[in-house]
Amino acid sequence: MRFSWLPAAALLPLAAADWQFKSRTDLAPPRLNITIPAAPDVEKGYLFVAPFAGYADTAGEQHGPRQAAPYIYRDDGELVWSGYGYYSIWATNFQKARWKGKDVLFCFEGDHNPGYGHGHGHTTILDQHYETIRELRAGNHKLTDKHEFHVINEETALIQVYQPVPADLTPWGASPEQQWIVDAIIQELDIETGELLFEWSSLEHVSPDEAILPINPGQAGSGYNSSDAWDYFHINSVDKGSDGNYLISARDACSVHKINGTTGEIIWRLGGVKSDFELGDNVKFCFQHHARYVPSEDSKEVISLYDNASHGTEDGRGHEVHTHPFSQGKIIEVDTITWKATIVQAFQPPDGLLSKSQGSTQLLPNGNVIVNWGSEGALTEYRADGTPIFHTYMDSGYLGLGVENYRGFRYNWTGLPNEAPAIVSLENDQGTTVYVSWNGDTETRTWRFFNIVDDYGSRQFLGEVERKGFETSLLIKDHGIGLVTAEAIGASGRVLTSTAAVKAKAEALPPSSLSGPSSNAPTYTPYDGNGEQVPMGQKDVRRVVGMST
Ligand SMILES: *[C@@H]1O[C@H](CO)[C@@H](O)[C@H](O)[C@H]1NC(C)=O
Ligand SMILES: *[C@@H]1O[C@H](CO)[C@@H](O)[C@H](O)[C@H]1NC(C)=O
Ligand SMILES: *[C@@H]1O[C@H](CO)[C@@H](O)[C@H](O)[C@H]1NC(C)=O
Ligand SMILES: *[C@@H]1O[C@H](CO)[C@@H](O)[C@H](O)[C@H]1NC(C)=O
Ligand SMILES: CC(=O)N[C@H]1CO[C@H](CO)[C@@H](O)[C@@H]1O
Repeated sequence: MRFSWLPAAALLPLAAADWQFKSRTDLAPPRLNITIPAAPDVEKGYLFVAPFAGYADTAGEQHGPRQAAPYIYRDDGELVWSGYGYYSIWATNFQKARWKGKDVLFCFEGDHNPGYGHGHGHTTILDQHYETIRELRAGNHKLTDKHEFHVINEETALIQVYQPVPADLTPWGASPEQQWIVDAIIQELDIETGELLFEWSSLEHVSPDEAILPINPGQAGSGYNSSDAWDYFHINSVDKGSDGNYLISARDACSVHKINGTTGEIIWRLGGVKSDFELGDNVKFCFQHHARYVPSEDSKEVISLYDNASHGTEDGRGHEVHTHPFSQGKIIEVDTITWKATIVQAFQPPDGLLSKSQGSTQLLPNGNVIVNWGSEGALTEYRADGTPIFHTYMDSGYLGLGVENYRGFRYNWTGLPNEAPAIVSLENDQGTTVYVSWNGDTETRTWRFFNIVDDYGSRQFLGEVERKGFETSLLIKDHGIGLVTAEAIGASGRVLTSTAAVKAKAEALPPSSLSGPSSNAPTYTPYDGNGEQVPMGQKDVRRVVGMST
């Protein structure tokens, strides 16, 4: 009998993140809210995001995502990997990279100060088995900030640091008590050894005259103490060109600076109060993020960036400054002969999104572009001509409110998890359903199910099911089938792993499917990844095998 050991009321309240995976009841990943389903010509690869809550939980109210973490998803919203517990504390800027010829994952882990948009921590690198192979800290006894980690030539990493330092700020309208300013620092590190190869300090090269946000009224810190230092420049991305020079995005100067990689001198400024370029139509940007070189054939330099055109704090305090009605991803060409900057393409948000912080623009190999709308918790893929062909929000229902995602990307990835696959066998009125999943696995094509029939481990084949998503299940129209186990089969027919052997348990159904007084709970049926709600228990049951014992 169901629930004989548990009062039904103990299952309430029902959180919307529940009932996603029978084999992994510990996982409550965000359910992507896909509002433009992927067109056939979206680029190949998976989505890499790390959504987090824009609101703090209170005793009376919980916000989404329930498990803020790095995630890998498919375009149809199916989970590939939950990084919850792999990366801990507060994790952001989750990406794939190549390091010494191998595919790796990296992510910032550390403390997050949403009021100032700063993070303090380190970068953790995982291999294809999701094992930690490196933790990289800033050089020169400094703390890595969350904004940037960019691997160059599979060998070095570009990072940045917000270093509070005392200074006389009275020339910029400060009182004598307002003494603290942020020195925005970039570093290039050898990933293997941690050796500091290059360091550049904004205060040595850029005067606070270039600041867009004044020390008063304090939108970028008002300088009263080291935790409230005036963030006059705020570097949020660093790239390095094939010429050995650096490209930095200084959000609070609304400019992109090119820095001499030998001397640290400023070669040119694009945008801001001292732009060296005449800005063509729609080039003008402000509070931008993620400036990257785009490979270009001719002598002109091409840059992609995310122009959020708005400023506000990540925790929603402080008033916002808007410079444009909506945010845009932009590709800009700069000509150092004519000193003109022209727009190549701008990518405009489907729902008129205006993000007040964060964001990224990724150019994909097939010419498509991914724009991630930062504080608005949304990501769009565009064709090169600017047509949106995929759009998703980072969580659904009430858990989708206020969810943010700093950067978002698409990459190919082969995941070969070291963690064991999960299996559970559940009995209900229909029979016995066996559910399997293997967090992070990208290689399994088919799951093969077996019954252990004697004490020597002899197996009887129960059936096989094509793997369609995170979890795969097989329904057996019978009860009391004893121990079951499953094998993951790869594309070549090779057995990739085997699960443990488990006994069937009585299935606890969602409160909404129960009759009687306990069914007053909000109804919820699982998301099948294609935007349709499917009844519980039918998900991914591809073949039904009858069996008698
Ligand atoms: C730092 O200064 C800010 C702004 O005046 C203030 O709100 C905060 O309490 C101060 N923090 C400390 C640790 O004194
Ligand atoms: C960078 O500085 C070096 C050393 O002074 C100089 O030779 C080089 O031309 C500079 N590069 C640019 C692009 O200005
Ligand atoms: C998905 O997002 C759209 C646009 O914000 C919203 O109208 C809709 O309610 C959301 N759906 C879910 C299931 O959260
Ligand atoms: C993924 O691999 C395919 C096949 O090699 C390639 O066409 C595609 O551009 C790759 N996608 C990304 C995001 O690099
Ligand atoms: C102040 C500033 O740079 N504002 C610009 C923000 O971006 C839009 C276009 O995205 C420009 O038109 C604004 O001038």
